[in-house]
Amino acid sequence: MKYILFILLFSSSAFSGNYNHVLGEIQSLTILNHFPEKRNTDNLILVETFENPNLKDDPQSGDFYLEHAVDHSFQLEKSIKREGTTAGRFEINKSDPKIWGGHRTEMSQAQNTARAEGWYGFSQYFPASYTSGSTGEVIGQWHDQADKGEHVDRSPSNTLLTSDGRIKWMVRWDADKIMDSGYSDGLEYIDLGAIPNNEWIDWVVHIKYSHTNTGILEVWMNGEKVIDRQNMPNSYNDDAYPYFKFGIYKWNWGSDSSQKVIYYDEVRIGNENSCYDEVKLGAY
Ligand SMILES: [Ca+2]
Ligand SMILES: [Ca+2]
Ligand SMILES: [Ca+2]
Repeated sequence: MKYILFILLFSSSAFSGNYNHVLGEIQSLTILNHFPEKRNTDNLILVETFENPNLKDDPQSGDFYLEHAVDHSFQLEKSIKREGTTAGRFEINKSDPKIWGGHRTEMSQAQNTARAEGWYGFSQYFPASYTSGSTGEVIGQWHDQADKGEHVDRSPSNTLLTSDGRIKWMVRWDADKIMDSGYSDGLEYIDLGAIPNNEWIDWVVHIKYSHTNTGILEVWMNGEKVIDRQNMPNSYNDDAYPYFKFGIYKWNWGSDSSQKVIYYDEVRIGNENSCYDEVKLGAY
């Protein structure tokens, strides 16, 4: 219940106020960095560049809502960043208290800002200490919003995960309006290569959600298109659309390292009118 209240409390006020603050920062950064032209940002819904120092003491002061157990779960990082002066450092330990059945430190899009189609840009960095064994971790998810009377513990329809030293995309879909179990009609894993330690990955994701053959899923990794699923189902049959979460979530620990740290920077969400250039890193 505390969690639900929390979302309600922050869903209206934090969103609009802080976005203006971020925009103000961005405008001054633009002048400082002498970008040749100001790019269009009209279709961006949420932005987190981790340049706001208030995030240090109040991780809820940005455009996203942090779900974390302890203070070390989220920190501002100066030495490892993609753009500007700081990035977000996300940490979970096997000994941390659990949240909602697992270890997590994740920033979440407000559920009421989820749209039928979206563009998502974010940069992600795995330090040398990051290893992944057979149990795996969720490092990005497009979390579904179940209909009334439906299982709420379904796996996300689109998930970015690490396991066995690899990065993988998992897409699930189902045609039933009310799914009678957590199992989906379809499931596809797409291997995206070995986890690259000590370097940034710049992601751009475009999803037009559909449980029928009208779905679009496009994913670019460092500018290279690695997933192109056109006119295929890619989500569940729900009234509300999925919302994006980034960070790290681990539901079970194996014998690999007892601590996981990931850094994020340059996070942007655009609406259905947005595009690659609007959400990619350094887009100001
Ligand atoms: Ca930054
Ligand atoms: Ca089904
Ligand atoms: Ca449903």
